[in-house]
Amino acid sequence: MTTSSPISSFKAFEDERYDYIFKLVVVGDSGVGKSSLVNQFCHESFTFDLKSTIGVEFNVKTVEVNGKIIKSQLWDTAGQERYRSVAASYYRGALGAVLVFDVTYTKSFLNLPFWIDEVKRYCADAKILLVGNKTDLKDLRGVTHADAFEFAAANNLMYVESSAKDNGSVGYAFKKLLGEVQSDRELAMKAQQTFSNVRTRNPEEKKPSVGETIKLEMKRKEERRTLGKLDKFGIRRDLGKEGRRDCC
Ligand SMILES: Nc1nc2c(ncn2[C@@H]2O[C@H](COP(=O)(O)OP(=O)(O)O)[C@@H](O)[C@H]2O)c(=O)[nH]1
Ligand SMILES: [Mg+2]
Repeated sequence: MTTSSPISSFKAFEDERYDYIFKLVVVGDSGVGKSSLVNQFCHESFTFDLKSTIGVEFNVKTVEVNGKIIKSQLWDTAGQERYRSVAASYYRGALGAVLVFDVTYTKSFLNLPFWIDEVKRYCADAKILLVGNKTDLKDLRGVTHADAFEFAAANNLMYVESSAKDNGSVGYAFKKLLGEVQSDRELAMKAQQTFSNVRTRNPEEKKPSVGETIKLEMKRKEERRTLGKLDKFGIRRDLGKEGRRDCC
């Protein structure tokens, strides 16, 4: 029987192949099930006796999303949420946030605006997935699906309900967020590429932020969609001369 030494397991970790590595933070009031969700996603287990840890818990899970291997680093606050605010360093570099509330505990739902502000303040470009947890406790439910869904839509958040206990939709929730982060990244990389091509013509121009590049790429996509293809004279092929573009 062979036992793996710490060095060989470190090597195995190093050898792991992945297309992307994304940092996600898990936020929300204390007791809503953040650690339980992370535990279910990463280790497929659940216990009512999960120890509340001190500091920050750091978990890694590699999954396949849209044909790409994504390694996710999950940062789980441990105990600090009692003080409502989590250190800025916790959010640094996060591309996505899993914002959890407990469907049986209305206060954790009412506190969501605080957490949204916090995520937006420290990682403005992060995608946010709202998770209503503990759906197994049907009779104790205090927040309806309709109310949570409406809140999510009003705040431009994705919404998923889950049960860390029954493993209901846990993998789906994390993969949904990772998929959104991935398409954002791919859009941003494409836009950065377009920008650097343009920049060779105008080297003075300031490099845009990731958020700006995403917006730019989305605007270009929309323009391409509405304008259709222009020929070399700036005329839409499907409109003939009517489609001539006002150009310099
Ligand atoms: N019934 C039920 N209990 C849950 C669920 N998720 C977490 N819990 C329990 O809720 C308590 C708080 O969970 P924990 O993960 O420590 O919450 P955290 O403080 O947000 O990290 C623990 O007793 C968990 O066992 C769930 O989906 N269903
Ligand atoms: Mg916890």
